[in-house]
Amino acid sequence: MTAKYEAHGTVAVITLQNPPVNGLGFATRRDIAHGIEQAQADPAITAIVITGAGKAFSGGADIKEFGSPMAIAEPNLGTLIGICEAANKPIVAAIHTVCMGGGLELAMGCHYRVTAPGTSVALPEVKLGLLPGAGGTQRLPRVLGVETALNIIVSGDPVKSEVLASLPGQKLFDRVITGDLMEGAIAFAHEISATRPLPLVRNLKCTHPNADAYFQFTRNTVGAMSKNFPAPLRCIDAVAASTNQKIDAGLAFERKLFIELMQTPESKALRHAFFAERATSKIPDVPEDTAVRPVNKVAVIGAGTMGGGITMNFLNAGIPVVMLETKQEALDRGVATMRKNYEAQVAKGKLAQTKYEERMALLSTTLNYSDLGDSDLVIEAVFEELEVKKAVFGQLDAVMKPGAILASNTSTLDVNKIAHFTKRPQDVVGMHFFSPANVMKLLEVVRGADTAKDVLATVMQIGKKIKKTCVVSGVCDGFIGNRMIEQYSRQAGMLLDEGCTPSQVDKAIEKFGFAMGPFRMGDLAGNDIGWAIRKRRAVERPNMRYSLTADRLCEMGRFGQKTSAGWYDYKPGKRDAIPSALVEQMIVDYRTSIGRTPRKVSDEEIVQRLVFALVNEAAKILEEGIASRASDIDMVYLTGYGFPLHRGGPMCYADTVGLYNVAQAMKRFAQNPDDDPAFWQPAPLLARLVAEGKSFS
Ligand code: T1G
Repeated sequence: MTAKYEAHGTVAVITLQNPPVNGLGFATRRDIAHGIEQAQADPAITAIVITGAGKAFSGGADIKEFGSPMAIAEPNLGTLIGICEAANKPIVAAIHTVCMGGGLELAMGCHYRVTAPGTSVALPEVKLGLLPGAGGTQRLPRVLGVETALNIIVSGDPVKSEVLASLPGQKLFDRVITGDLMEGAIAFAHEISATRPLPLVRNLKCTHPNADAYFQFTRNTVGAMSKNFPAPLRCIDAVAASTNQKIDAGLAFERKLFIELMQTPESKALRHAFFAERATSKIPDVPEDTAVRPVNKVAVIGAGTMGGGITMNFLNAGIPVVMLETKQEALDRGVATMRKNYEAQVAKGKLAQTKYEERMALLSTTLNYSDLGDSDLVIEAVFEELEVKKAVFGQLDAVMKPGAILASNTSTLDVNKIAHFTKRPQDVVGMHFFSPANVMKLLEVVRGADTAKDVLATVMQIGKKIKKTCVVSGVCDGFIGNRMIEQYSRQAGMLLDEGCTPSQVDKAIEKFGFAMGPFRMGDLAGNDIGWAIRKRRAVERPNMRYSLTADRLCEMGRFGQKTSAGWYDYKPGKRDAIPSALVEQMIVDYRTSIGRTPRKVSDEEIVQRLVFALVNEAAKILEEGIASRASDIDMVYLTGYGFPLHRGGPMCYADTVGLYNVAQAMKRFAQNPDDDPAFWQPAPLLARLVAEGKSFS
């Protein structure tokens, strides 16, 4: 039973029991309906209370059911709410902890609502590319007023129940129960059991003094902020209907919009991302109840950009950090940079001065490895040279207490080699942060061949604590993200050789939705970083083809914004990318030198070659077991590389396009001698999925 029925004297209590969040799946909806019928049929029962067991009243409709017949199997949520409204005995919703989406809609179908304080109340459907589809856009304005309701629906953000209960004129909550919720709810049910007529939200008036002007204003502001997502504007249309249509017409209109949104690729992408984010924490061969090691103190080696950013993550989470450098001035510089970052947040009102001081009080610095011994986790963020890592890990091995976790922030070096610079390879792991480390959500947790399972479980937990999206990667060159971005960048270079300009490539992929195209990104990150890696690659993989324009650019000293010149020109102190005639001439000269006749390349081909290069390399990464699931690769790109959220990530996008069509495009690219035919052979996994008519998900 996913909804338990119990009679408490003359009050029937129906308790949702569908862990983890009492999702309103078919069985739960059915059992609630049965409970209401049972209470109606029992003459001894004078009132009904509905509540939720565990950590939620209800987290809403069961998103896992979406797309399956169960999602709309009767009684669907609308029908169930209709059963509540038609009941001839009062129904009291007793809500607590979490009351979201369909859960709040169910509560608004009840005659009364009582709440424990601190309950998170939300209609988060918009974050799934939807809108409340069971009356939320018609009932919430009736109990909270149009403007408060619209803010809640368009933002999708939770508001505490006691805040809503304190709004003048609100009719969402009849009582805030500070003591035992069930006792209070049952007492309240007794109080109102004989009150007639039974109050119905649907009968409340819903008006706005300047409806047209108000909705026009909200459409302008919301439209400007939600250009890639249709749902927010539909939310406004639905709420507007609550002010100018009768409730049943409004409900029908809302239902129509909901069903349309459910079919949109944007909603599918957002729902995919919702589950993808939660799936990343599951490591196939590491049980979820694996005991973790305590992490009460962290050491960071290196006070540079990465070391400082990494340190701030832990200070922000209230975890003390000892930061080590080789020279005092490097330490001073690192601490000064952190202070500057915090002070900027304080100046913008994003951080309280007291919080800033609390965080800095958790920081200590040292020049001596002997001061690190009592740290539970040490993260090395020093120069990207294996010899340097060897020296550092040799020292760490000598001073760190047994059981301490030794992590490297390396982005390209072999974590297995690093592990074997110590006598405790089982305690060594990669923690690859993305710059700026205190801002970017992605953390690649690199699992060495010897990394112990509890070390992995510990790092995944501490990563979540510092608010990172942790994705486990196996050991390979570039792990998941950088290994894929290398093919993306290679294609970008070859597109220049074939006739494109940097701004044409950037504009095409930015129109697709990327935050920044490859050339603007190179100028931001520094073109010299890629240059160093290509030099190393040229030794390791001499036969990999790529355009030499990026090397020519670096030979011209054009490293990007930091030199006020890169692929683009920059006015000193400004970040606006200005196309550079000099660079475009360099590209023309380079084409001539390799005997290449430029051709017109369409934006569509640009986008396909960049994105499908990611997909093909990702298929190999999946096949090799470097990533354990396709959705993890999507999370890497959504949280670390500016891949557009409304596309769901490279793998989700490939599924949306259809893997057959992706493979067909690759075949076309393989016929282009100026490209890299060998690279465009579909990865074996991709070819297999295409042959079987399957998708990555
Ligand atoms: N359906 C199914 N599973 C859900 C779920 C839901 N609504 N919400 C959470 N889960 C799963 C989640 O996948 C994870 O599973 C576990 O619960 C814990 O989640 C008609 C149609 C409720 C605030 O959008 O915001 O109602 O990974 O890690 O941090 O208008 O989950 O353990 O297997 O997030 O304590 C609208 C989405 C649905 C709420 C709890 N509701 N959920 O946070 O736990 S659409 C939402 C959340 C709708 C109607 C429409 C949060 C939470 P697993 P968690 P948490």
